[in-house]
Formats: sequence, C-alpha cells, structure tokens
Amino acid sequence: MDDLIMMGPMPADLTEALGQRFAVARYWEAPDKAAFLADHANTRFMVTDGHTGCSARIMDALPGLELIASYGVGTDAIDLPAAKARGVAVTNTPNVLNDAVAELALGLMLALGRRIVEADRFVRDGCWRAGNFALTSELAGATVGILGLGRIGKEIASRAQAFRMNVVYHGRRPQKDVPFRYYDDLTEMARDVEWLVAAVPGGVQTAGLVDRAVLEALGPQGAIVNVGRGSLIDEAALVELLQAGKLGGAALDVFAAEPDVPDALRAMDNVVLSPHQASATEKTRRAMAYLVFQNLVAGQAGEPLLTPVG
Ligand code: NAP
Ligand code: 8YV
Repeated sequence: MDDLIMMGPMPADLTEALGQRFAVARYWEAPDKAAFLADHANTRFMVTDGHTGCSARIMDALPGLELIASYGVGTDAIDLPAAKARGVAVTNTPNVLNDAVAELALGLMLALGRRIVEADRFVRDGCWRAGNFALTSELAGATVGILGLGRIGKEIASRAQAFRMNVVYHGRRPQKDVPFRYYDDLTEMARDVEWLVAAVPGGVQTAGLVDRAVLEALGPQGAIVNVGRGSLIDEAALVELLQAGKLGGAALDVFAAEPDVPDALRAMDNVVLSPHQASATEKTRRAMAYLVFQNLVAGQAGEPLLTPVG
C-alpha cells in the first residue's frame, strides 16, 4: 500500500475510503511533527484542506511528495510556487461547491437585509407582545456588486437576478459574454452599490483588497458580504466603520483569524456571522470528498488528474 499523509481531520467517508487504499499517517495527531515528517519523508501523496494547506517547509521535509490533494477550492494555504518548483502536483475541488456557497451568500444577504437573526431573537425573547419588529430592507431593486465573478461569483449573480437585483462586478479584467456592467475600479463600484459580495480567492494578491476606502464608499446604506477569505477585508477598518455607523452592515462567513472572531463584531446587531460553512452541506461535502479521492486514485495510477491547479 502507498503511504498518504493526512494533514488534518477529513470527513469520515473520505477517511474510510482512503484507509482502504493507502496507509494513512495523521500529521495533526503526531506529537513530534519533525519526527513524523522524517519518518514519512518518502511519502508520495498528501491530503489537506483549505485551512491547513501545506507550506514550503513541509514540502522540503517530504522530498518524495508527488501530489497534494486539497479538500476545498481555495488554495491560498498551499504554497503553490513552492509546489511547482518541487514538481509537486496540486488538486482542488472546483465547481462542485458553487451552488452551496452561492446559496449561503444569498442566505447571508437575506438574513442581514431582513434582519432574520434579530427577528428570531425578538420572537423567542417574547418582545413581540410589546410591539412590532422594526422595518427592514429588501433585495429587490437593489444593486449588488460582485467582487470576483468567477465560478462561485456567477452563481451568486444568477441568484441575485432571480431576486430581481441589479448585478455589476469587479475583477482584474472585464469578461466576455457577461451581461453585467464591469467596473475596473473597486471603490467606484462600492460607491454605486447597496451590496458588495466578495468571492475572490485569498492570498497575498488579494489581502486587504476591501480596504477602508472601499468600505467608506459602500457607506451607511451599504453592506458587505464575504464568502471568499477573511484576508480580503481590512477587519479593523470594518469594525471601526460599523461601530461609527459609516457602514450599514456586514454578513461574514470567513474571518481574518478564524475561528477567532473579534468581540466587536459579535456585539453588533447589524452583523451576521457564519462559521466558514458556505460549502458545508451534506451533498456538497460528499462531492468534494469524492473528487479528492478520485484525484488521489488518478495520481496513484499515473493517470491524468481530474482537477489540477494551475
Ligand atoms: P474562481 O472561479 O477562480 O473565481 C475567482 C474570481 O476572483 C475570478 O473571477 C477572478 O477574476 C477574481 N479575482 C482573482 N484575483 C483577483 C484580484 N486580485 N482582484 C479582483 N478580482 C480577482 O474561484 P471560485 O471557485 O469562484 O472560488 C473563489 C474563492 O471562494 C475561493 O478561492 C475561496 O477562497 C472562496 N471559497 C470560500 C468558501 C467558503 O466556505 N466560504 C467555499 C468555497 C470557496 P479575474 O481573474 O478576472 O480577476
Ligand atoms: C472549505 C473553502 O471550508 O473550498 C474552499 O476554499 O473554503 C471551503 O469549501 C474548506 O476548504 C474545507 O476545509
């Protein structure tokens, strides 16, 4: 049996399937990481996820490594240049999670705009008898700016259209055959929209893309939704502007230092918080697990990988 390093816990069905095909070694459980890596230096296969990734340092300790299969589409936690330089292939799980992530993005928008979380608390706490809940705002007729009109961004856009929203977008370049207005300047787009939904990858290139100027441009009537990565947003500026009433609201599935979420965000009613669960439905996680497995099987057999990165 080939060895396989599992960097962190994986779903039970994937763990079981991998266990039937590989001798699985569990990195996260090893008390002495250096000794673990030395013991498995010739391992050819690794499974990791979007949080744990794989650093160049770990790759250096595993000269036999051939394939890193990641359970997730975002690869910002994997040092891709290091993998390329060492001839290590990387796979991820694109497309199979688009629906689930787009659904959560719309769910967060509805929750924030219609104040669904607060309204639930209002009823549970017995406040209703004392008077009606505050008026809220609807999505229909509002403009949403998609930051990152990629696989997931496009699914968010089509759902926003179904809600009768006007869709615009920003990316590094305009796309052909897309019926939405393109903004080459993110701050300018933020000024023109009520909703800004971020669905771009994390990593150094996008760190702090949603900066103070973008959030200020969004303004007191605007709201930010983030299903991309926490690193995209200047979180300190976000907190400060929300507290000062200079930004209308935020609905966040991802955070700069998750699972730690700033107390200030947890204290605000105009903030909806979600524990990085956009892809976490039974159906989607099964499909992601299957793709990870298929990539590893292909790699083991020397066949073309199903979803190589780059
Ligand atoms: P994708 O198809 O590659 O789309 C990414 C989009 O971001 C592209 O349209 C790209 O457009 C744009 N983009 C990239 N760099 C940019 C930059 N510097 N400035 C502006 N736009 C930029 O990726 P995807 O499959 O939709 O996934 C997107 C991300 O969602 C993932 O990388 C991951 O971080 C996140 N995600 C989160 C969850 C969750 O659980 N919350 C689940 C899945 C994915 P241009 O190339 O035209 O710039
Ligand atoms: C997962 C994600 O939460 O695909 C991604 O990029 O962020 C999510 O689908 C993660 O990769 C699983 O750990």
